Amino acid sequence: MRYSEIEEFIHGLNSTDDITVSVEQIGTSYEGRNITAVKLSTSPTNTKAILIDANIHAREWITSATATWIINELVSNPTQYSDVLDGVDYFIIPLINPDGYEHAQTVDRMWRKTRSVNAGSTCRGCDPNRNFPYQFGGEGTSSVPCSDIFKGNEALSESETKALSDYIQRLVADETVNVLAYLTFHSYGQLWLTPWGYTAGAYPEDHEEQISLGKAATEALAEINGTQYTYGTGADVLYGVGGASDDYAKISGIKYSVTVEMRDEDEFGFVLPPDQIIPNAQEIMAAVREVAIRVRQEA
Ligand code: 0X9
Ligand code: ZN
Repeated sequence: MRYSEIEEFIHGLNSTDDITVSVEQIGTSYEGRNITAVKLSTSPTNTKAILIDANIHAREWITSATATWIINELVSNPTQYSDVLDGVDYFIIPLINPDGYEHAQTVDRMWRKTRSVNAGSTCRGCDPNRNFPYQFGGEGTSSVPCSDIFKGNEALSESETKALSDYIQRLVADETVNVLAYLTFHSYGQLWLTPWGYTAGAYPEDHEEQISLGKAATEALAEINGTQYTYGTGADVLYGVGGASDDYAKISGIKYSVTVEMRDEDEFGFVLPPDQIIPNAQEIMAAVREVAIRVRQEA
């Protein structure tokens, strides 16, 4: 779906007796597009919640397709997803980088970054997953505006990262909400990446719990279609990244923080064929179910 179709889909959602859908604009992109969050809740007494965002990297189209599929599935059949929905609210931002996404849809399929103008350069955008205010400018980042991993001139220089950061801070500060997990949807590589991601060999005090959830989620995922995921810290399994949203969510107080690198391993890469959208989404739903089960067990 294009940006406008995703917006139409979100704004066309309706609450029912079984599920309440709330749509909120949490920000505006550099080029003026809406950044939209969808809240799903099956009970007003819920406090526990899971936050999900998708498509922070413009070319990772499978991620917004999966986020919208999950929303549609839960809103259409809430009673069939009681293990996902009972006692847990969802805050889902299916398209956090709409400008980059539309550029990838229309001009450059391999576009990754935002689309902001960089003073003194003809190259646009910064890597939004290098732009968060934790370990900003650390490993795996660049100060060169033309680089695909340009961190931006300062943390939260981008309206898209500012919108997400403000949203995270608002949810964390809200005493009626207890966000226990943050999932940021990326592609590709079939990886379940836990904190810390800024440097190899660094582990939070609850590392074992992150890993046990990673094991449970990726095993449940593999049961659907046999797709194998690797789990471990972002920096140990992949590479160190400063200023990424996963570590920022963790340091902001969200217990479980995961970068999910979806299909595939390297056959089609970012240009995943459409016939893989639903199988990918179904196996990701199985992983989300495990996150919900874990979140329900937390104090
Ligand atoms: O480099 C990234 O931002 C992510 N990979 S991607 O191919 N989708 O661009 C991985 C980020 C993992 N998180 C950290 N290492 N902090
Ligand atoms: Zn990515």
